[in-house]
Amino acid sequence: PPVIRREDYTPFAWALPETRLAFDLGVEKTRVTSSLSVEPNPAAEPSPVLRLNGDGITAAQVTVDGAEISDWTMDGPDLLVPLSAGAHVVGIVTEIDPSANSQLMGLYASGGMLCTQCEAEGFRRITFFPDRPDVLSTYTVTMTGPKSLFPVLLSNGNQTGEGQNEDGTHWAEWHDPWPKPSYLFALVAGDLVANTDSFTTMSGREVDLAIYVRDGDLPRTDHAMRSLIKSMEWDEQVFGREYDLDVFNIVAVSDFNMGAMENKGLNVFNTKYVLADADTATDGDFDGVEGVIAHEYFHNWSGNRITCQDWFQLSLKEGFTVLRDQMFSQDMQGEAVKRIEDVRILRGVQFPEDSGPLAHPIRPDSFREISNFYTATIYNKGAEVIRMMRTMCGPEAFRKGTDLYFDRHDGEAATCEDFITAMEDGAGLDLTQFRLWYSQAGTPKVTVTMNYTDGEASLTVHQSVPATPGQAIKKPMPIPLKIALFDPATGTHRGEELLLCNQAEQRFTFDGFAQKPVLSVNRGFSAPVTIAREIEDHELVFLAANDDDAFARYEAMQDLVVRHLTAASSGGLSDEARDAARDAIGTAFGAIITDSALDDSMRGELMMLPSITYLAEQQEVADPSAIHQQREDLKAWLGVRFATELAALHDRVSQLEFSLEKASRGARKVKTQALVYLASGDPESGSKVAARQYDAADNMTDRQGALMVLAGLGTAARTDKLIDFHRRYADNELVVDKWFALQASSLHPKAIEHVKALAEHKDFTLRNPNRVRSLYMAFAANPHAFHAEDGEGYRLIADLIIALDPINPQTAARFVSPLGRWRRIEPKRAALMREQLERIAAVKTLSRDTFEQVSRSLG
Ligand code: HT7
Ligand code: ZN
Repeated sequence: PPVIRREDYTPFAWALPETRLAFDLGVEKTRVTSSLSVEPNPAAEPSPVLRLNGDGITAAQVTVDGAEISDWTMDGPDLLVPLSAGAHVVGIVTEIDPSANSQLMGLYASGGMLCTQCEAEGFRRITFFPDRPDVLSTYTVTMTGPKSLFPVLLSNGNQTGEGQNEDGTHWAEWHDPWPKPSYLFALVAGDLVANTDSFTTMSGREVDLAIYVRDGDLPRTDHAMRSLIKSMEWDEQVFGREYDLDVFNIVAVSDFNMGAMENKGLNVFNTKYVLADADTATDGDFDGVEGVIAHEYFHNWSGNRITCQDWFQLSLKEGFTVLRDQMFSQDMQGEAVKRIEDVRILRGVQFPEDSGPLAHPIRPDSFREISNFYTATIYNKGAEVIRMMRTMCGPEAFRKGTDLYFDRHDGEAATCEDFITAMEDGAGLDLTQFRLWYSQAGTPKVTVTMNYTDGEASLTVHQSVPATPGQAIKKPMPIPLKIALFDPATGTHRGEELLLCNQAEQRFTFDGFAQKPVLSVNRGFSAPVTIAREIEDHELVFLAANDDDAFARYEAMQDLVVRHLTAASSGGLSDEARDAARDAIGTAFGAIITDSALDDSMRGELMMLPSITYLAEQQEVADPSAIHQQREDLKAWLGVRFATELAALHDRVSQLEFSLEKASRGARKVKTQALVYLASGDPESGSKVAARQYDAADNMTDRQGALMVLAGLGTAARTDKLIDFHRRYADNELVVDKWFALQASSLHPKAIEHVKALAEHKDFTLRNPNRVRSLYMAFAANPHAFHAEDGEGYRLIADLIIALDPINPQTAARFVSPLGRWRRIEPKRAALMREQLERIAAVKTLSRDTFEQVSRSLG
């Protein structure tokens, strides 16, 4: 497959002011008739040929200005129509089979309904079209189909007509007045019911809101509707953005490759991010729904009104929209805890990406398959980069910058450079050097050392950006570091400072300290970097108890544990050193679980040990089983040492009534955290507490938390409760997904055997991405099972990739990255991982998606 390069961008030769589409709908056969108004694009080189992209489709008929032509040709999958200069109307007929579309790109069938997914290049699987984001057109769509099968017919924009035919079919016409690229096109036809509401925008326009689901799912849509309304209000208040159509529709589908899709006026969602009630969804699921509803809604401006010139600019819409949804969720749920959660995701997923074979800048320079670039780097690091701009200029100036960006580029297909320039002009920032964040991959390493003499503390900050594939040498980047210097005697500091570190090495001095201050650094995670600081354990214990920045407090606790587990798992830790480290961790942990001033939500964060992935990331070459063992040992030690306090904590939080309020949610988080340690310290009695928590649960958070702990144990309660859970929720596919995931991610020594058995379970299918992820992604993210010494975990994932690739290449390709980490794993396992990558590479018929990921991983 060819490499596509950012530098090769040229505008399309033709403009398409208007697109008309007529769909004659059937699950097995859908006939698509398009009518494209085309005219030469004055901003491009003229061309005598109109190149229309296709993928797996053939043209049944091609017309130009109403007359059928026969001199059209094919160039690979693309259709070439010869055209004289001037305006024309090109008509094309295609026929497609949605029921055969297992890739879930283009028009496909899901549970009897028809729906579309066009981003990034799915529209070309429906009809021939310039399927690129810089070709904007207004769409008028007519759908005709049997009313019995498809009583609901939806497309983008506003409905402009409907009617019945005598043969039992009916039709609907939708018109979207906003010019859009083809990736934002959507169509849904099915037997659906709607939760409806309305929203009055800030200029007084009434918008009809509807969330369409299958009949039985309606009672689980209220949270999604509340989230939508809150998102609409928030975007007006915080970014001044108003909705711009008469209707906003959301449709939930069970078979979906990603979380959701922001099609103009008709968002299509994975059911996972729409359906939630206390019995079937955890607090985390509720937050997921709120966050994804917000994300897709915010795309209406950051993505739809202003779209991307080409797919290399993907972070322009995704990074900015993630930042917007993170800010929204921080406002809804509480700033501190949400920030910690977001950093955990970044460090757990994006940092490993940035240090592995798939590393790429937030604005990549080349790709073979764009679907492979919907990554944590584009999304989450992209958000962090824009967040740094906000940190550097402050919220008011940032808003001026975004206002200018929205005004200046409304209706355009823009670039990251356009965004940066608007920020410079609107927010008054000089981003000359900062642009390196868009072009350099890799997570910067920052080392901070403190020298204290005669009342003066001097900080030396050193930065380096590691080499990544294709980028051996890097330049220093501007890194905004928030710091505070604490007086250990008073437990206070004299104000936060923002240091802008933009050279390989810099010194910053502060005077007037009676004794050596304690450094709190990268407060609020002001920059997406790794920090190495010279600091004593007792100073980290101090910060874990006293830092007034919630993230820095969390970080102190994490650092304390990371240091110890890194040393312990690399071998050679003396008994004394281990006892001293555990003592320090115990002191900090004890203070956290008993601090009555802490809210439980934050307590739950502070109690969490760093993940194995994060711990492995701290070492050049890691031994996952040694890390796992040391981490389990520490958990058990804490469980024994604090058995009384943890039991008391579990009792206290178990008294609280269920609600979605913060205190009740915090209590649930702490409840399962306490249970985790209790069960580690004493599996027998922990199992009993877990079984009681399971039985007493009146909500999914408590029930799933208890079952998660039980799934890792070898007690009889494990089997009982797993059977009970499946029986209770057999009809709810999202909860059955949880049942698969709980077992695949368990600490049970036989997790790998369980996964193999579950793959044969009657409820398992490779055709549903949620189900595949629930079993295999959970397994690949379970280091002790995935990294089994004999390589069985690697074989299992390779088998999956080979079996799934012909069915759903996009989803299959996502499983390559766990194997691609081989360079960072100890040599014996590394060889086994490589062997499996080579086995996949040897498959002759590999998709473009999987081929690209495997070859990058081996390269
Ligand atoms: N913009 C959406 C991306 C998306 C997608 C990409 C490739 C294949 C399937 C997909 N479904 C959705 C999602 C978002 O970021 O909002
Ligand atoms: Zn998005």
